[in-house]
Amino acid sequence: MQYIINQFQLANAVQAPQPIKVGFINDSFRVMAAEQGGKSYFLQRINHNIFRDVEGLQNNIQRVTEHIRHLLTEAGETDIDRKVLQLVPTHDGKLYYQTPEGDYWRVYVLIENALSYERIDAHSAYLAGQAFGNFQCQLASIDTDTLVESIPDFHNLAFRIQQLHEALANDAAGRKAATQDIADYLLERADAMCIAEKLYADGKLVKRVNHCDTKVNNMLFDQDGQPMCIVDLDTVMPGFVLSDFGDFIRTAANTGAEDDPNLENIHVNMEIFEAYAKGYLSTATFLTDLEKSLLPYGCKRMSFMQAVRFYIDYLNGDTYYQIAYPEHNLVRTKAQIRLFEEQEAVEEQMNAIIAQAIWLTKLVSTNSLKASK
Ligand code: GN1
Ligand code: MG
Repeated sequence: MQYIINQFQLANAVQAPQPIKVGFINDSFRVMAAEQGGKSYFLQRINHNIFRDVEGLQNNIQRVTEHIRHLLTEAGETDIDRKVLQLVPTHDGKLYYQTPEGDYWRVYVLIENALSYERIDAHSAYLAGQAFGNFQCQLASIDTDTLVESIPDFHNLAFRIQQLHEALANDAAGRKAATQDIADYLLERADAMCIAEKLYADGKLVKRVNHCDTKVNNMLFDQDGQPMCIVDLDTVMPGFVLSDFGDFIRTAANTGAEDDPNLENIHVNMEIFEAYAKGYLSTATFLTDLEKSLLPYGCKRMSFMQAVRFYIDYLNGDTYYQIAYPEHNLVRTKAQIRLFEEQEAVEEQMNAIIAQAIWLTKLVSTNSLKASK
């Protein structure tokens, strides 16, 4: 392990890498400075069965982080190293190191004294909404053609449905028969849930550069509770902004856990939804009226897509997501379906909150226009 970290241009001596649990895809390690005051690092083995184009993936991250760094510098921000991730190159200037065995590794500078949460309160949700809105504004000035899809068709629901059909046909783990009710449930709703894909095909909905994994725990907060940095940039690529909005709500406004075995725990926390929506709409100034009106659908879409993805992995015999116990992907599927149902039940309320938030944003911008005259 020491031999791997030594391939990178580190500023100082470091201690042995310590494994930490971050996400379900890559393997992560914290690498602390050998002496106080030195730089510490975040080392990851990239799951290249999932990210097949590691070069493209790393170039995306470099492109996005450099762009944000530039915007922050222009805006006169301070403490920029804590506000945007920084990749560390290898001694020969590459953004990753490939071992002779074919594993891919990368290193970021570790952002210290940062906090991430599985749950947040309404006040932090408002701030997080503003921060994600700002993040998308920053990404808006990146030409979509300069980024690759680090996982092709990643948030394409029509493609995920096709994968579901394939997984059912193959029934690789022999789990189909016992879960036929889940397959039926998802397939019955599949067409109606592909609204975004249809609107895109009709030229009505655009794709923008998105994060594509806006789980609540992918935002770092500072010690004073202010959002500081958005992390996990593996999936930054062109997509529908509704997905980014929806994924935050899927994770932050669920009163239960993503894999809650007790479905009774799962409800939509409307206070969090409202706070996040208001924060987000106050900064995501580029949204079209269509995009705004589709935000509640974006929430349902992400819970539904996540249910489909977990169920596919269950059918395939758990080849994609890391699991903690044999039926984990089935438990996750059921929990996401319940969340989807809970979101359907409050859809009208979500629509009303979005309409009110839009009205508020307009009021604030009219008032500030008057004040500046
Ligand atoms: C995966 O590994 P992590 O937690 O960053 C997945 C997301 C899912 C999420 C479900 C590349 O993200 O798409 O929403 O699990 N990432 C990839 O919690 O598939
Ligand atoms: Mg991720």
